Amino acid sequence: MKSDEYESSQGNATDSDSPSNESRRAFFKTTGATILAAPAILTSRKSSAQSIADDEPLPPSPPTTPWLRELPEVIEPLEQTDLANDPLPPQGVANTANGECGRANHQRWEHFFGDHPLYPDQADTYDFRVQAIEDHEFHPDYAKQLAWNYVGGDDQVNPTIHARYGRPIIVRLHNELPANHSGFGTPEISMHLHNLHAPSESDGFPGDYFSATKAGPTMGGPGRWKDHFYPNVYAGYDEFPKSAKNPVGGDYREALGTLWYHDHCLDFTAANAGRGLAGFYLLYDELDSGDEHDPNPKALRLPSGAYDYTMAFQDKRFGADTLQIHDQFDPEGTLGDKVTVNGIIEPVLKVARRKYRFRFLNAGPTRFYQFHIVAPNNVQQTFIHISNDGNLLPRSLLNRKNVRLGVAERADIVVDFSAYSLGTELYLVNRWEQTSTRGPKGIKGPGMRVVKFVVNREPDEPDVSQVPTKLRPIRRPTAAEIAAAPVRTWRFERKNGMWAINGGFVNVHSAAANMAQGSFEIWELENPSGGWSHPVHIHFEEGVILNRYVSGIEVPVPGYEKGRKDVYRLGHNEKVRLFMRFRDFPGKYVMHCHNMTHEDHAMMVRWDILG
Ligand SMILES: [Cu+2]
Repeated sequence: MKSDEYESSQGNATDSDSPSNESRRAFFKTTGATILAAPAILTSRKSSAQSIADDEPLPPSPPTTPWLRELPEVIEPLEQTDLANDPLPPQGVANTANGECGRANHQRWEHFFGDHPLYPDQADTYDFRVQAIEDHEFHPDYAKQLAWNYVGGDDQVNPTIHARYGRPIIVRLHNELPANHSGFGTPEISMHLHNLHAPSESDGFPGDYFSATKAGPTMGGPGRWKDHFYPNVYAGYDEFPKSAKNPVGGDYREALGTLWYHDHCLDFTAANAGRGLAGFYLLYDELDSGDEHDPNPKALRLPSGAYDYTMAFQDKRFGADTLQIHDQFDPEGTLGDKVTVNGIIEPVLKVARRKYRFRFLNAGPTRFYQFHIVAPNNVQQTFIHISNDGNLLPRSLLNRKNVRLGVAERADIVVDFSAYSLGTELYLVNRWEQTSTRGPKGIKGPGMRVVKFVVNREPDEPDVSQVPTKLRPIRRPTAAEIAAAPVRTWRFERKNGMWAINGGFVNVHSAAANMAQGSFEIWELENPSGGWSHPVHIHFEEGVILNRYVSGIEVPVPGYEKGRKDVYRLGHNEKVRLFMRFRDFPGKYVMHCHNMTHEDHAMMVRWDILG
């Protein structure tokens, strides 16, 4: 970043330098990197001391002493807040008279709840305050610093929500970020619950951001808060209606398990999620019941409770002053060289001698991971891979030695620590080498150690959990459906220094594709470049991968991609062909690269389901 650019851009800094200024956004999208590069330093109060030429690599983050902090042994789910008895109970129509932003009406409100505001016991209800916290400690060697968090219940930070199929949830989101915020990030928010089969108005559409004074271009008006309605029904709700035999409604083969919520504000997802706005939402049902003691013969009885453990990985960069830096205006962004695990660099997790289910999430913004579990001498250990993108695979994958995660991908694995003696130390390492935000390079050992496990105790009670070979059946499209499906191609490529899909930049006002409700299509996602990788995310509906190609030659679909997916990794010159159904809730949705830097620099399309 050149200081003269910084100086010259300062004169343009006004209130209009905010997401609500559409003309600035249009300008931002159509101009090149040289102009875009300037305001990052302008708006980044923490990194303003740094002046770095564009062609110079960032210096590495300051060193840290590893393994100083412990992760909690148990991650407690968020306690409910009783919203039905609140003076402002949730209702189908936005309560704009009392400060709710101008969201669209909740779809099917009357169907689920009746023609009235929510009654007690009709849904689980949670209250989130989105707040700036000034004393977050990423690492004891670093200064305490600003982070943004979802705060719920009894001051739980980025809490984990436990949800159950057949039980709707309302999450009320209060935007309490400072309107006068400076530095990277923007205090307008839109909360996306990644992969929930949730209606458009609760999906966290990027143009639906809000604060008390500003509203996104697709949001009806500003507000202090917003209710999100999560029906927690299986996809296929219209095709497989609710009945005595199907009490949840929808297709149980479509169950989702490991989901996450994060900020999705248009143009500022990398910055806002990078400030810390991300957390888990775990969805259980009769099979994956979250109870290893479950007497129901259908229950899988996977490790549960304290042994069902979430880990969110984020790549972050820190300046010489140990404060987090992020360049939100550079289309190549800022690659993190420190990996936080649930907000902490190089934490220790003390584990009991028994099976654990780990739910790994690549929470971005940019880095790809290939995780291995190794002994201190770097010998690889084995584990069972049970779930990809939060969905239980048709069959357990045994004796695995690594899992790969593009941004937003999830992997659930089961590690059996009973194979180790007390005092054993193991490490989670990332061996996927990456030196820029463009994508990963080769696999290189020994890799970076990101978590230390210490087997420090016997379990309180015998481990009765299981890992069945057969997990959840999958509905694959029939040959007739594949033959009948229209084919739509989406090309992900670089254009004018920005990132484009089919040659276009994000436009939240108009849909690039319109799907009839209940229809299905084959989508082909192509990355014709040899220089970049794109983890592509499609909102709302999952796909089944039919074929994979590298440089036009078909390659096998790996076993871990044979379930349902919502993120599709496109390496160099790769193409993925997938089968998509468009069901249940009409409205506006998006597809985008989930490298949040690419996403924020226009690699996104809106697509709609027409009701
Ligand atoms: Cu990308």
